[in-house]
Amino acid sequence: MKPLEPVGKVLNMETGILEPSERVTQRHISGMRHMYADTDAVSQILEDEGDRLIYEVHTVDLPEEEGLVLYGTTIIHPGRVGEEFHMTKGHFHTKRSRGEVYLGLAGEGYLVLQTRNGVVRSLPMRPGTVGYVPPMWAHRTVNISDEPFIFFAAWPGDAGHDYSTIEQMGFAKLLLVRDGKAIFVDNPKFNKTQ
Ligand code: M6P
Ligand code: ZN
Repeated sequence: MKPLEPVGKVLNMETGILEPSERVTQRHISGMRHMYADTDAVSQILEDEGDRLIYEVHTVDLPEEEGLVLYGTTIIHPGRVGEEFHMTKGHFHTKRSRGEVYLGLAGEGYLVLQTRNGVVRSLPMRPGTVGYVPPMWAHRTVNISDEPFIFFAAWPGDAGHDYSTIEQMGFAKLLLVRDGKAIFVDNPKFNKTQ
């Protein structure tokens, strides 16, 4: 491994922007079509307003190597798709033995975790909440507020992102708004056999 220089950055706790900024990934609704339960609502949004920005991820530009710690911020814009709140795609780590730490900065949401067998746990996240993702758990974040939900995360350099497993199985629980409240319901499209 090449020796790296120590680097300090400034994190704006209100906007989640890291300065100097490095890699920014934007996730739009078209790339998450099948992740939302209400696919008709997805089509309607695409027709009415175009390709809605759901969230963005600002990360350091470091190699994905063992021994390094990667970090970044995620900003999930407020909104819903049908009754479902805006959320991230969610992933397992390609190396399942790798964990992760989240720190809530602004807004309010949930960190939803799931094992390979479809066991689900959820942690409410607010500014100052430290959420721990143990190895083996897929993780997704959901914005349940009317403000951007912003958090910081740090994970091992060699963890990797496995999106396809969770894309095929889905999460066993959905977070919906009912009577103005966020509630968890069973996902009718959950596919445990992946
Ligand atoms: C957190 C970390 C990142 C991840 C991001 C968005 O910041 O877990 O590794 O990329 O959330 O989540 P996803 O990759 O599932 O879209
Ligand atoms: Zn992760």
